Amino acid sequence: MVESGPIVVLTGAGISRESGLHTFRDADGIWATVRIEDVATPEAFARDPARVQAFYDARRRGLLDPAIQPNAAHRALARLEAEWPAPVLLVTQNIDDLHERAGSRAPLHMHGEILKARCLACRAVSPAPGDLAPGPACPGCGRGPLRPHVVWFGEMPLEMDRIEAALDACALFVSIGTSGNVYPAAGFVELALAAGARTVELNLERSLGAARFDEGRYGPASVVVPAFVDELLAGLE
Ligand code: BV8
Repeated sequence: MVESGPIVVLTGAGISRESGLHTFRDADGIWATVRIEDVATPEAFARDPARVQAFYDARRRGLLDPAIQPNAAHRALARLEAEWPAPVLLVTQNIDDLHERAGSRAPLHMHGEILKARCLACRAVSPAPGDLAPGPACPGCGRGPLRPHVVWFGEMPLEMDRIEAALDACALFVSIGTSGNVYPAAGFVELALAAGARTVELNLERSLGAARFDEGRYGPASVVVPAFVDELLAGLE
Protein backbone atom coordinates (compact mmCIF):
# COMPACT_ATOMS: atom_id res chain seq x y z
CA MET A 1 0.00 0.00 0.00
CA VAL A 2 1.08 3.57 -0.60
CA GLU A 3 1.02 4.35 3.14
CA SER A 4 4.81 4.15 3.25
CA GLY A 5 5.96 2.08 0.29
CA PRO A 6 8.61 2.92 -2.33
CA ILE A 7 7.75 5.75 -4.75
CA VAL A 8 8.87 6.38 -8.33
CA VAL A 9 8.42 9.92 -9.67
CA LEU A 10 8.79 10.74 -13.39
CA THR A 11 9.13 14.37 -14.43
CA GLY A 12 9.08 16.07 -17.82
CA ALA A 13 9.53 19.56 -19.20
CA GLY A 14 6.28 20.80 -17.62
CA ILE A 15 7.80 20.83 -14.14
CA SER A 16 10.40 23.38 -15.31
CA ARG A 17 7.95 25.57 -17.26
CA GLU A 18 7.26 27.95 -14.33
CA SER A 19 10.99 28.27 -13.81
CA GLY A 20 11.15 29.85 -17.25
CA LEU A 21 12.30 26.91 -19.41
CA HIS A 22 10.26 26.06 -22.48
CA THR A 23 8.52 22.73 -22.89
CA PHE A 24 8.69 20.84 -26.18
CA ARG A 25 5.13 20.44 -27.44
CA ASP A 26 3.27 23.44 -26.05
CA ALA A 27 2.40 26.20 -28.52
CA ASP A 28 5.54 28.11 -27.49
CA GLY A 29 7.55 24.89 -27.19
CA ILE A 30 10.96 24.01 -28.58
CA TRP A 31 9.60 21.77 -31.36
CA ALA A 32 7.50 24.70 -32.59
CA THR A 33 10.66 26.44 -33.82
CA VAL A 34 13.03 23.61 -34.72
CA ARG A 35 12.59 20.02 -35.98
CA ILE A 36 13.68 16.99 -33.95
CA GLU A 37 15.25 15.56 -37.12
CA ASP A 38 17.50 18.61 -37.47
CA VAL A 39 18.86 18.89 -33.92
CA ALA A 40 18.01 15.90 -31.68
CA THR A 41 19.11 12.74 -33.50
CA PRO A 42 22.55 11.11 -34.06
CA GLU A 43 21.98 11.52 -37.80
CA ALA A 44 21.50 15.28 -37.35
CA PHE A 45 24.76 15.46 -35.40
CA ALA A 46 26.63 13.48 -38.06
CA ARG A 47 25.16 15.66 -40.83
CA ASP A 48 25.65 19.08 -39.24
CA PRO A 49 27.43 18.96 -35.85
CA ALA A 50 27.79 22.76 -35.71
CA ARG A 51 24.01 23.18 -35.92
CA VAL A 52 23.36 20.63 -33.19
CA GLN A 53 26.06 22.09 -30.94
CA ALA A 54 24.61 25.59 -31.46
CA PHE A 55 21.13 24.32 -30.49
CA TYR A 56 22.39 22.86 -27.21
CA ASP A 57 24.86 25.69 -26.52
CA ALA A 58 21.93 28.14 -26.72
CA ARG A 59 19.78 26.02 -24.38
CA ARG A 60 22.71 25.63 -21.95
CA ARG A 61 23.26 29.38 -21.90
CA GLY A 62 19.53 29.81 -21.29
CA LEU A 63 19.61 27.44 -18.32
CA LEU A 64 22.60 29.29 -16.83
CA ASP A 65 20.66 32.58 -16.81
CA PRO A 66 20.36 33.58 -13.10
CA ALA A 67 16.64 34.22 -13.70
CA ILE A 68 16.14 30.46 -14.15
CA GLN A 69 15.58 29.01 -10.69
CA PRO A 70 13.90 25.87 -9.30
CA ASN A 71 10.22 26.33 -8.45
CA ALA A 72 7.96 25.07 -5.65
CA ALA A 73 7.35 21.79 -7.49
CA HIS A 74 11.06 20.94 -7.60
CA ARG A 75 11.38 21.86 -3.94
CA ALA A 76 8.36 19.76 -2.94
CA LEU A 77 9.90 16.66 -4.54
CA ALA A 78 13.17 17.27 -2.67
CA ARG A 79 11.13 17.44 0.56
CA LEU A 80 9.32 14.19 -0.31
CA GLU A 81 12.69 12.47 -0.87
CA ALA A 82 13.96 13.73 2.50
CA GLU A 83 10.87 12.89 4.58
CA TRP A 84 9.37 9.76 2.99
CA PRO A 85 10.19 6.60 5.05
CA ALA A 86 10.83 4.40 1.98
CA PRO A 87 12.95 4.86 -1.16
CA VAL A 88 11.91 7.62 -3.57
CA LEU A 89 13.44 7.36 -7.05
CA LEU A 90 13.18 10.60 -9.02
CA VAL A 91 13.49 9.87 -12.76
CA THR A 92 13.55 12.92 -14.98
CA GLN A 93 13.34 13.26 -18.75
CA ASN A 94 14.69 16.78 -18.30
CA ILE A 95 18.29 17.66 -19.06
CA ASP A 96 18.29 20.73 -16.79
CA ASP A 97 19.71 20.74 -13.22
CA LEU A 98 16.73 22.30 -11.44
CA HIS A 99 15.95 19.17 -9.40
CA GLU A 100 19.53 19.16 -8.05
CA ARG A 101 19.42 22.88 -7.31
CA ALA A 102 16.14 22.35 -5.42
CA GLY A 103 17.84 19.79 -3.16
CA SER A 104 17.08 16.45 -4.82
CA ARG A 105 20.02 14.22 -3.94
CA ALA A 106 20.38 12.05 -7.04
CA PRO A 107 17.86 12.55 -9.81
CA LEU A 108 18.16 9.90 -12.54
CA HIS A 109 18.48 11.80 -15.82
CA MET A 110 17.25 9.17 -18.27
CA HIS A 111 17.73 11.56 -21.22
CA GLY A 112 21.09 12.92 -20.04
CA GLU A 113 22.22 16.31 -18.77
CA ILE A 114 22.91 19.48 -20.75
CA LEU A 115 25.61 20.59 -18.28
CA LYS A 116 27.68 17.49 -19.12
CA ALA A 117 29.58 16.45 -22.27
CA ARG A 118 30.50 13.01 -23.63
CA CYS A 119 33.72 12.26 -25.53
CA LEU A 120 33.22 10.77 -29.00
CA ALA A 121 36.56 8.94 -28.65
CA CYS A 122 36.71 7.57 -25.08
CA ARG A 123 33.03 8.11 -24.13
CA ALA A 124 34.08 9.74 -20.84
CA VAL A 125 31.47 12.11 -19.40
CA SER A 126 32.74 15.46 -18.12
CA PRO A 127 31.24 18.75 -16.92
CA ALA A 128 30.17 21.11 -19.71
CA PRO A 129 29.66 24.47 -18.02
CA GLY A 130 29.95 26.38 -21.29
CA ASP A 131 29.66 26.12 -25.06
CA LEU A 132 30.89 22.91 -26.71
CA ALA A 133 31.52 24.74 -29.96
CA PRO A 134 34.15 25.51 -31.21
CA GLY A 135 35.19 22.30 -29.57
CA PRO A 136 37.20 21.94 -26.37
CA ALA A 137 38.93 18.54 -26.34
CA CYS A 138 37.96 15.78 -23.92
CA PRO A 139 39.55 16.41 -20.47
CA GLY A 140 39.89 12.62 -20.12
CA CYS A 141 41.76 11.45 -23.23
CA GLY A 142 42.77 14.91 -24.40
CA ARG A 143 41.89 14.26 -28.02
CA GLY A 144 38.24 13.38 -28.54
CA PRO A 145 35.70 15.92 -29.70
CA LEU A 146 32.76 16.35 -27.30
CA ARG A 147 29.00 16.00 -27.80
CA PRO A 148 26.29 17.00 -25.37
CA HIS A 149 25.69 14.21 -22.82
CA VAL A 150 22.09 14.07 -24.01
CA VAL A 151 20.04 11.08 -25.25
CA TRP A 152 18.80 11.82 -28.77
CA PHE A 153 15.85 10.17 -30.51
CA GLY A 154 16.85 6.68 -31.59
CA GLU A 155 19.34 6.38 -28.73
CA MET A 156 18.79 4.22 -25.65
CA PRO A 157 17.81 6.19 -22.53
CA LEU A 158 20.17 5.84 -19.56
CA GLU A 159 19.84 3.40 -16.63
CA MET A 160 16.74 1.67 -17.96
CA ASP A 161 17.43 -1.48 -15.89
CA ARG A 162 17.48 0.55 -12.70
CA ILE A 163 14.29 2.38 -13.64
CA GLU A 164 12.43 -0.83 -14.52
CA ALA A 165 13.52 -2.51 -11.28
CA ALA A 166 12.24 0.46 -9.26
CA LEU A 167 8.92 0.47 -11.13
CA ASP A 168 8.50 -3.26 -10.50
CA ALA A 169 8.86 -2.64 -6.75
CA CYS A 170 6.99 0.64 -6.26
CA ALA A 171 3.76 1.24 -4.35
CA LEU A 172 3.16 4.65 -5.97
CA PHE A 173 4.08 6.05 -9.41
CA VAL A 174 3.66 9.79 -9.94
CA SER A 175 4.07 11.32 -13.43
CA ILE A 176 4.56 15.10 -13.47
CA GLY A 177 4.70 17.63 -16.32
CA THR A 178 4.98 15.26 -19.26
CA SER A 179 2.76 14.91 -22.31
CA GLY A 180 3.20 11.16 -22.63
CA ASN A 181 4.51 11.43 -26.20
CA VAL A 182 8.00 10.00 -25.77
CA TYR A 183 8.81 6.36 -25.16
CA PRO A 184 9.96 4.43 -23.24
CA ALA A 185 9.14 7.01 -20.50
CA ALA A 186 5.49 7.18 -21.60
CA GLY A 187 5.21 3.43 -20.97
CA PHE A 188 6.38 3.53 -17.34
CA VAL A 189 2.79 3.80 -16.08
CA GLU A 190 2.08 0.34 -17.55
CA LEU A 191 4.99 -1.17 -15.61
CA ALA A 192 3.80 0.50 -12.41
CA LEU A 193 0.25 -0.78 -12.93
CA ALA A 194 1.61 -4.30 -13.54
CA ALA A 195 3.43 -4.00 -10.20
CA GLY A 196 0.16 -3.17 -8.46
CA ALA A 197 1.17 0.43 -7.74
CA ARG A 198 -1.19 3.35 -7.37
CA THR A 199 -0.62 5.65 -10.37
CA VAL A 200 -1.16 9.42 -10.30
CA GLU A 201 -0.65 12.07 -13.01
CA LEU A 202 0.02 15.69 -12.01
CA ASN A 203 -0.05 17.92 -15.09
CA LEU A 204 -1.35 21.18 -16.52
CA GLU A 205 -3.72 19.20 -18.73
CA ARG A 206 -4.56 15.56 -19.43
CA SER A 207 -1.62 13.81 -21.10
CA LEU A 208 -1.89 11.25 -23.90
CA GLY A 209 -1.72 8.53 -21.25
CA ALA A 210 -4.15 10.11 -18.77
CA ALA A 211 -6.70 7.28 -19.00
CA ARG A 212 -4.05 4.79 -17.81
CA PHE A 213 -3.66 6.52 -14.43
CA ASP A 214 -5.77 5.77 -11.34
CA GLU A 215 -5.98 9.49 -10.68
CA GLY A 216 -5.14 12.82 -12.33
CA ARG A 217 -4.78 16.23 -10.73
CA TYR A 218 -4.54 19.15 -13.12
CA GLY A 219 -3.05 22.60 -12.70
CA PRO A 220 0.35 24.30 -12.64
CA ALA A 221 3.06 22.04 -11.15
CA SER A 222 4.03 24.71 -8.61
CA VAL A 223 0.51 24.35 -7.14
CA VAL A 224 -0.51 20.70 -7.59
CA VAL A 225 2.85 19.09 -6.71
CA PRO A 226 3.37 20.75 -3.29
CA ALA A 227 -0.28 20.03 -2.43
CA PHE A 228 0.12 16.36 -3.36
CA VAL A 229 3.37 16.01 -1.40
CA ASP A 230 1.77 17.68 1.66
CA GLU A 231 -1.09 15.18 1.43
CA LEU A 232 1.26 12.19 1.15
CA LEU A 233 3.34 13.31 4.14
CA ALA A 234 0.24 14.16 6.22
CA GLY A 235 -0.93 10.60 5.63
CA LEU A 236 2.12 9.34 7.54
CA GLU A 237 1.04 10.97 10.82
C1 BV8 B 1 14.55 4.82 -27.79
C2 BV8 B 1 16.74 14.88 -24.76
C3 BV8 B 1 15.23 2.73 -28.54
C4 BV8 B 1 17.05 15.79 -25.86
C5 BV8 B 1 14.74 13.68 -25.44
C6 BV8 B 1 8.13 2.97 -28.64
C7 BV8 B 1 9.10 2.38 -27.81
C8 BV8 B 1 10.41 2.86 -27.80
C9 BV8 B 1 10.77 3.96 -28.61
C10 BV8 B 1 9.82 4.53 -29.42
C11 BV8 B 1 8.51 4.05 -29.44
N1 BV8 B 1 7.80 4.82 -30.31
C12 BV8 B 1 8.61 5.77 -30.82
C13 BV8 B 1 9.85 5.61 -30.33
C14 BV8 B 1 11.02 6.44 -30.67
C15 BV8 B 1 11.15 7.68 -29.81
C16 BV8 B 1 9.85 8.32 -29.48
O1 BV8 B 1 9.29 8.08 -28.41
N2 BV8 B 1 9.39 9.16 -30.37
C17 BV8 B 1 8.16 9.89 -30.12
C18 BV8 B 1 8.35 11.33 -30.52
C19 BV8 B 1 7.05 9.21 -30.90
N3 BV8 B 1 11.87 7.36 -28.60
C20 BV8 B 1 13.21 7.35 -28.63
O2 BV8 B 1 13.85 7.54 -29.64
C21 BV8 B 1 13.93 7.07 -27.32
N4 BV8 B 1 14.91 6.07 -27.55
O3 BV8 B 1 13.44 4.44 -27.73
O4 BV8 B 1 15.60 4.02 -28.11
C22 BV8 B 1 16.45 1.95 -28.68
C23 BV8 B 1 16.36 0.59 -28.51
C24 BV8 B 1 17.51 -0.16 -28.65
C25 BV8 B 1 18.72 0.45 -28.96
C26 BV8 B 1 18.79 1.82 -29.12
C27 BV8 B 1 17.66 2.59 -28.99
C28 BV8 B 1 14.74 8.25 -26.82
C29 BV8 B 1 13.85 9.39 -26.47
C30 BV8 B 1 14.69 10.49 -25.82
C31 BV8 B 1 14.87 11.64 -26.77
N5 BV8 B 1 15.44 12.77 -26.06
N6 BV8 B 1 15.31 14.66 -24.76
C32 BV8 B 1 16.66 17.20 -25.52
O5 BV8 B 1 16.11 17.49 -24.44
O6 BV8 B 1 16.92 18.03 -26.40
S1 BV8 B 1 13.06 13.57 -25.46
C33 BV8 B 1 12.33 15.04 -25.02
O7 BV8 B 1 10.93 14.75 -24.89
C34 BV8 B 1 12.71 15.56 -23.66
O8 BV8 B 1 13.48 14.70 -22.88
C35 BV8 B 1 11.36 15.71 -22.98
O9 BV8 B 1 11.44 15.69 -21.61
C36 BV8 B 1 10.72 14.52 -23.54
C37 BV8 B 1 9.29 14.33 -23.31
O10 BV8 B 1 8.65 15.57 -23.50
P1 BV8 B 1 7.90 16.19 -22.23
O11 BV8 B 1 8.88 16.31 -21.12
O12 BV8 B 1 6.69 15.39 -21.97
O13 BV8 B 1 7.57 17.64 -22.74
P2 BV8 B 1 6.30 18.05 -23.63
O14 BV8 B 1 6.53 19.43 -24.10
O15 BV8 B 1 6.00 16.98 -24.61
O16 BV8 B 1 5.09 18.06 -22.57
C38 BV8 B 1 5.12 18.99 -21.50
C39 BV8 B 1 3.91 18.71 -20.63
O17 BV8 B 1 3.96 19.60 -19.51
C40 BV8 B 1 2.59 18.94 -21.33
O18 BV8 B 1 1.71 17.87 -21.04
C41 BV8 B 1 2.07 20.24 -20.70
O19 BV8 B 1 0.66 20.25 -20.60
C42 BV8 B 1 2.68 20.18 -19.34
N7 BV8 B 1 2.89 21.49 -18.72
C43 BV8 B 1 3.18 22.68 -19.33
N8 BV8 B 1 3.28 23.65 -18.38
C44 BV8 B 1 3.07 23.05 -17.18
C45 BV8 B 1 2.83 21.70 -17.39
N9 BV8 B 1 2.56 20.84 -16.39
C46 BV8 B 1 2.54 21.35 -15.14
N10 BV8 B 1 2.77 22.65 -14.85
C47 BV8 B 1 3.04 23.52 -15.84
N11 BV8 B 1 3.26 24.82 -15.55
